Amino acid sequence: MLTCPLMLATLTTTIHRQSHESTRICRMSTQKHDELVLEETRTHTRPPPLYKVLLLNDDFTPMEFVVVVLERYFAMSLERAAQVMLQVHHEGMGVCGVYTRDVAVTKVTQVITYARQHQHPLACVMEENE
Ligand code: TYC
Repeated sequence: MLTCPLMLATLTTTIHRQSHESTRICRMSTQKHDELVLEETRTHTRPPPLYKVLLLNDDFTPMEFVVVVLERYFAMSLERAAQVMLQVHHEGMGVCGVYTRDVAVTKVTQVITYARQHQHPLACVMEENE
């Protein structure tokens, strides 16, 4: 017996349900006949690590400039940007967003480049989101 539509249907369903689990078709021989069975296997995949992008407070960067940074690079509304800026101002740091590694690196680079172009010492860093 080489084909089994029912088993193939089960295989398809399982693969769509959980991407970190998979099924493998195996041929089992018994004395009387060959048959196909589905054997569950686990591939140990992990979701990619995520990184927080943080702004750090300083005494020189104007509040208005920080608000523009949050609107421009973190897609925040004026109200949300003002809220986050004040949190950084009062508490020393604040989270701008959580991203995959490449996106976080890009945001940090963009913010620092923009700040230096305007001669502001604004610091922006990333750290793994535990
Ligand atoms: N502390 C700055 C000031 O009083 C404002 C500021 C806010 C600077 C947030 C940096 O990430 C920052 N002008």
